[in-house]
Amino acid sequence: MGLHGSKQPEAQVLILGLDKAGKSTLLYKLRHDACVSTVPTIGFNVEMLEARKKSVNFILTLWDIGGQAKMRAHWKSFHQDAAAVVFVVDSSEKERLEEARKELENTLRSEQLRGLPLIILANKQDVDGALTATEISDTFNLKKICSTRDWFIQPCSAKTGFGVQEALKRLVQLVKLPSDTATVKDSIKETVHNLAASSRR
Ligand SMILES: Nc1nc2c(ncn2[C@@H]2O[C@H](COP(=O)(O)OP(=O)(O)O)[C@@H](O)[C@H]2O)c(=O)[nH]1
Ligand SMILES: [Mg+2]
Repeated sequence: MGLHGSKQPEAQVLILGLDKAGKSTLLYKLRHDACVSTVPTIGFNVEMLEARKKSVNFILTLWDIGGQAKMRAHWKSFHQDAAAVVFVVDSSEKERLEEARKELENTLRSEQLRGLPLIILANKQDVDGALTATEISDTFNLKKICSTRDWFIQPCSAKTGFGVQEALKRLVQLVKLPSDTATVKDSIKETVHNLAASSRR
């Protein structure tokens, strides 16, 4: 179901990260820039944005399910329908970088998130001395731990809005729509058909 009861395809996106990384601020920022509907819910925030990819309009539903330790146990139940993951990192808090790295590794181990695209947000770039996206990428060893999925690391500030629209653009590029899967299946079918045809020649 899409917005206004329409049948637009919908892609569910999980916004994950430690508490205070900036997840809610990011959602708030997106709402003021482009949001068309808000569903405030206890325990988590949801934003629905209208997006467009390969001339298909779809609804991007962003779930901020809370990073507090007590909410982390619930992350799993949100994983099932996810089409992409956004992992927000506080680039200014070096003391918690290792904790964030472990959390990301844990998240990526989830069977339900296997192969899903990942956008890492190197948030709080407006803070003096914040680690750069490259530094975070190296510390997290992203090239290695994301070798089986599409990923992108975006420097941003949910507070000032710097990099937020770019992050959204990357997300739309990488997110898997239900129709994408169909297209892949169709193109496999077509390849098989062509191979079969050429082998008969
Ligand atoms: N300087 C700065 N502060 C931020 C930024 N994003 C979030 N914050 C602040 O960090 C704190 C935690 O943000 P919040 O969105 O509640 O984090 P959450 O727990 O991940 O949802 C709040 O005080 C925000 O104002 C940012 O990009 N820059
Ligand atoms: Mg929050």
